[in-house]
Amino acid sequence: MRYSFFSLARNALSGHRNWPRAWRTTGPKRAYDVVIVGGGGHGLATAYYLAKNHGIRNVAVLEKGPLGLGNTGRNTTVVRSNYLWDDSAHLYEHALKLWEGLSQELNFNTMFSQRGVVNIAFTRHELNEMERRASAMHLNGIDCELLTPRELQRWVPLLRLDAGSRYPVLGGVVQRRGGNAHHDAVAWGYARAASALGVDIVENCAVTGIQCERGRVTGIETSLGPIDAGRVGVAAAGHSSVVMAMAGVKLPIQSYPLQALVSEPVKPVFHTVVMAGLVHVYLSQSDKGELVIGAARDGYVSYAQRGSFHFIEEQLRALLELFPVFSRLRMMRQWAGIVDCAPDASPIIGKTPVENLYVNCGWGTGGFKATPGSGWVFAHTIAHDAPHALNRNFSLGRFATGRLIDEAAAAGVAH
Ligand code: FAD
Ligand code: PYC
Repeated sequence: MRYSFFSLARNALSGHRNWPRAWRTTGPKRAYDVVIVGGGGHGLATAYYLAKNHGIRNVAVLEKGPLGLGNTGRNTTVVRSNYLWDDSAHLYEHALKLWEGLSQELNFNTMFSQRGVVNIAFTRHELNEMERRASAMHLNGIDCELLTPRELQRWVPLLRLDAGSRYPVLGGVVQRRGGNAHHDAVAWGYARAASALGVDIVENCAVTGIQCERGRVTGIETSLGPIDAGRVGVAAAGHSSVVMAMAGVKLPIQSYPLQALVSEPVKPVFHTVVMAGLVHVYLSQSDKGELVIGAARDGYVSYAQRGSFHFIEEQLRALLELFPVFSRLRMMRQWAGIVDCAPDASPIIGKTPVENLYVNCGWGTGGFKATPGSGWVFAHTIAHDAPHALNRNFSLGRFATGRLIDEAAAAGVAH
């Protein structure tokens, strides 16, 4: 849907009373070819690409609350493709390329800003790991530059590099094409585009059961009644294990709270994304002016969407160690989301032991950046009942064969 200048002016003058809804709100029909469980970015992107790339439009996305208020609306919006192993590099780079054209694709401003993602090394070990990963990225044709402390200082002028800091800054690495996007816009953009292609988006509809007959999914039970489904794709992030258990499928997933906080808004002072794994803090500045700050996931499994207090203290201590200039800044809000962590810190995208039931989970602390790519390959997997080349090795079966894809060092926050 495109808006002309006159339509914008008319709506502004009428107090937006006739502003069209971005997506159709609807109750569920009795049956669908495909039902997607979870109305976060991944579920919505999957529905969009099912309709757009595969012509499958009799699709419903079922969301237990309002759209996009799970991890999609709670994350700190870092987008990058700086992963070590070929499988991950190809998958995340595919997603990054889609990000680069996403606002045009959806005709919705996702506010994707390629302001660079910088990682800082404080130990020789970290530097070795960064050098190894940078070489692997270059072999995969992905942009990445190693930085000396002096170059780091030019990228991040507010960074404290003097001898008074707890650890010496030895260097770093930057992926210039990385950056941030607006999390809500991604959910809304995919929802609007999927809805325009005929997908039903059903909010406030909790999936409570998955019906199977002779090893094959036949439908689901929901808080709004039963629905027959030819195929079911689950993209429920922190609740993936809970939903998959409804079909008797046990996942190698643990769910943890991951928290973040924002400061009061200030003028633009911080023009990139910085991640400091050892002292443990990462930050960027939102377009509203707030510093967006986070650290490691909490140390216990839980479904409570709040984090422990000591994480707030520790990440702010680390922040001030690196950026003493922020010592007078007030913190405004803190929250958490529940992240679904796989043992190798890589996602699980593929078929399951139940026929026509597919799962997309295990993105843990780092799935926002993958949203377009994840939806792309999950839609392919559901449409063809077979994985796309990009997600073939991200199967559930890897935990039986042992062919793990260990990306713990490339995860943005500690695992
Ligand atoms: P969600 O948006 O959580 O969607 C899943 C949906 O499923 C939810 O809306 C939920 O309500 C719904 N659901 C669950 N159970 C049911 C049910 N029974 N019936 C119906 N619906 C159900 N990643 C990055 O790449 N970069 C970052 O900077 C980053 N920062 C993060 C910071 C924080 C604080 C957190 C919590 C996460 C962060 N992540 C980051 C991770 C990222 O947010 C997630 O990996 C990603 O958003 C997962 O997307 P999703 O669409 O699968 O999940
Ligand atoms: O995966 O880049 C990431 C990330 C940053 C903050 C949380 N996750």
